[in-house]
Amino acid sequence: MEFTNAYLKDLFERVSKRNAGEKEFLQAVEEVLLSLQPVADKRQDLVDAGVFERFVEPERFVIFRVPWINDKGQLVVNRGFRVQFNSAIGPYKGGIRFHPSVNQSVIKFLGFEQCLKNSLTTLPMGGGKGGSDFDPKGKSDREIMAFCQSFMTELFRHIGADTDVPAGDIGVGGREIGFMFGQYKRLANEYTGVLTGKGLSYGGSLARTQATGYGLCYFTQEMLKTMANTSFAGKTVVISGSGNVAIYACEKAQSFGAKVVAMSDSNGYIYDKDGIDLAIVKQIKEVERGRIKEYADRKKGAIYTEDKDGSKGIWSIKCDIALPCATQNEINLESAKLLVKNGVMAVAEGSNMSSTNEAGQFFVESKIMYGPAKAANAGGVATSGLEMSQNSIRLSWAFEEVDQKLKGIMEGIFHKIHDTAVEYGQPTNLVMGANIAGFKKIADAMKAQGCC
Ligand code: NDP
Ligand code: 2IT
Repeated sequence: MEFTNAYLKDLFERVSKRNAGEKEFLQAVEEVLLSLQPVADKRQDLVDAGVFERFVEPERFVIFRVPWINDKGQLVVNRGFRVQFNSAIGPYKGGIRFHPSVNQSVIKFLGFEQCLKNSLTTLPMGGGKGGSDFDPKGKSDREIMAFCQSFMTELFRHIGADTDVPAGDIGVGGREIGFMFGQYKRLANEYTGVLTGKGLSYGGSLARTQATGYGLCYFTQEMLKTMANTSFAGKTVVISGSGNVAIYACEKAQSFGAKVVAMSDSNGYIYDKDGIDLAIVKQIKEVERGRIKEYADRKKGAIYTEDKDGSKGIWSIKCDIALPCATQNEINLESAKLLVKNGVMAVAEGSNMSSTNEAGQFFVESKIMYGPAKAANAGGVATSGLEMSQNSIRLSWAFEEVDQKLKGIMEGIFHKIHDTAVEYGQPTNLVMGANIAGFKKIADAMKAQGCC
């Protein structure tokens, strides 16, 4: 796909110069601006109000030093980030990622995507994202706590329940949210819903743990029903990753009658022709914080294949439905071609920006059902929005109530982006549908609020 709109072409050139070297951020911006061309063609009012210009520039970006003491008594310095990307439709909202690959570009691409995703949920949330190049792997609980407390000691002055509400992402789960919440409370001397993904005893929402994976499957089920009059039942599914999103995607896909045959981590993947026994995966990953390799030692007939190349090999396994749930750019063009050649009918993204732009474009051109991340994985942040609602009214809803709301939101997102794709004359292009539908609400709010 190429730029045909001269204004957006020029804007992307300027964004590329201003953010030189930030390849993930530029990848995300390029994909979105290419999709928004029909909007720019029609809506000169948005061009005149500088909405596109402002939309690609974060409102604020904080970078800070995070010093902490390890178990050997040594001082270690990491780098912390928080991007507050856009607050046109609500307080900044988005997760925190702890992974050695985190840098300015990664945080900005995640924050940019988050704005559109949060808009699609229909809830009042702007977009933000944060993180650090801290690697939680192999650290003791005390080291994790020391790091989280130091990270929050700077971050607390930039966030707040009506300002910016962080949550989890890669490397940040219930344990880390607990340590960060405790430190925020201590520094700010207030007990507010400043973070989501909290424990149930201190303001968390039921179903938040399951929300991204369950939501991904609710979205996919609706896509299969509407676009191909089929469902998960009897389908073979491959899921990359074995973290929070992957585990609950597997649980829901299995409950819908699918057979999940593969999962992975950054060292390799397991193939289990009889179908994954999720209890074993949960024990290894959630309880022991171990490696997926151990599954093959515990389950007869399962095979482990080492794959240091970001688990690309998993996409060579034949499947009907692929659910990438590990990290960005985990599906390149070569993997996309292999999936399509092997007969995949649907790809729905649990991880953010799972596919390279070339791979995503290939899925669109192949006319398979392709649910882009900002729509398909919005269930996590949507349920974070429901956690914020519960905190505001100081009540907790039952699991079923939250789960039903989540299901309704995900089905609504599918129909919104599908209807938008139809309206713009490309009924199978859900990438375009998601980008345009997410953007329109933010753009109208930005225009109404004037030059800010
Ligand atoms: P977790 O930390 O729980 O799990 C991450 C999984 O992905 C692990 O299996 C990990 O393997 C694997 N992984 C991470 N980085 C890489 C890499 N560079 N190469 C290969 N594998 C990798 O994170 P989540 O499950 O929460 O997040 C997974 C994805 O879903 C991310 O893209 C995240 O942004 C996205 N997401 C998460 C939401 C949430 O609510 N948690 C909401 C929406 C999207 P290993 O253990 O070896 O590192
Ligand atoms: O990418 C995401 O949407 C998340 N990591 C969840 C963000 C949130 O605020 O719940």
